[in-house]
Amino acid sequence: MRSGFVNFFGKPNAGKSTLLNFLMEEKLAIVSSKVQTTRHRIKGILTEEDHQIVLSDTPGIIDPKYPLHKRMMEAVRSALEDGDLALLLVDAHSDWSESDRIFTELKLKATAWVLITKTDLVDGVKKQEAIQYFQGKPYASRVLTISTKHPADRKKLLKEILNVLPEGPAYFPADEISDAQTRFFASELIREKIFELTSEEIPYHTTVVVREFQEKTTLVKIVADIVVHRESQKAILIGEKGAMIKRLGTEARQSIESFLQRKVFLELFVKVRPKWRENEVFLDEYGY
Ligand SMILES: Nc1nc2c(ncn2[C@@H]2O[C@H](COP(=O)(O)OP(=O)(O)OP(=O)(O)O)[C@@H](O)[C@H]2O)c(=O)[nH]1
Ligand SMILES: [Mg+2]
Repeated sequence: MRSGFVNFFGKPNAGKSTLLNFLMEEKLAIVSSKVQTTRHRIKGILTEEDHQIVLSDTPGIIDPKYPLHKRMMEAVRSALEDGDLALLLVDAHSDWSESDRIFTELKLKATAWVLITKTDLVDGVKKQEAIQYFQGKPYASRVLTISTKHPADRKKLLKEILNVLPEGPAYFPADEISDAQTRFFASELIREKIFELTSEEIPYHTTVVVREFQEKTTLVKIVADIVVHRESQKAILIGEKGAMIKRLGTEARQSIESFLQRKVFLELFVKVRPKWRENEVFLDEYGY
């Protein structure tokens, strides 16, 4: 069979996580309109009779400003080292030159293609301009385009990928769709809601730690801590008479239920851990 690793790279917001979900036809990675949503390397395993493609979403590439950022860039680095194919994602309606600079500096071992994303947001002229801009760049042998709003683009891209993957045995059992644990996805879905419902620095000062994950006969019980830097952020997350934490809890529970296809009981606590993003011990404890 054909099997191999395909790793995604790009600026924050390039559409990497959306692409993972689109190709997997499953919501594995959280998505938001804000930058720096993804903090881990998230693998999606696509297995068919005659092939297995291991897709890796990675954090958006940035210049690290604090230790959490450094860990995020380590996740990017691990993906730079092991792929059969690298997809370098560029948002069609973004500033291409910054992506160009980032891709030039990547030390890639694998074959790389530029993938122009979100083509539904631009007209044909702009799309052609983007293709021409990246054509012939030393870091990429091809330029492809995709819109996750166009279902037909999925098969097209998968076909192109399969053409270049080597023959070899599967890396993972056929029924595994990711290497991450279910509790990781639960914490991510809670974090996704925080990205959606809060603004300014709050999503960036927040992490979520699942403390309890118990599969009972009728439901799954999940207890999670939302960790923030400051008391003022805790107050915002709890909200007036607990309105925010209630809404967050309800909406996060619904997304976890649709992911697990099971009824969920979700309990959330907000904790203050000053400067956890700068603290290596906390970063270890929180799974970074
Ligand atoms: N219209 C349109 N929007 C898209 C498409 N792909 C992604 N988006 C939107 O672009 C935004 C960013 O998408 P993500 O998938 O979170 O981007 P990312 O590269 O994973 O970002 P980071 O995790 O921050 O590095 C979200 O609002 C998505 O809904 C697309 O094909 N078409
Ligand atoms: Mg992402």
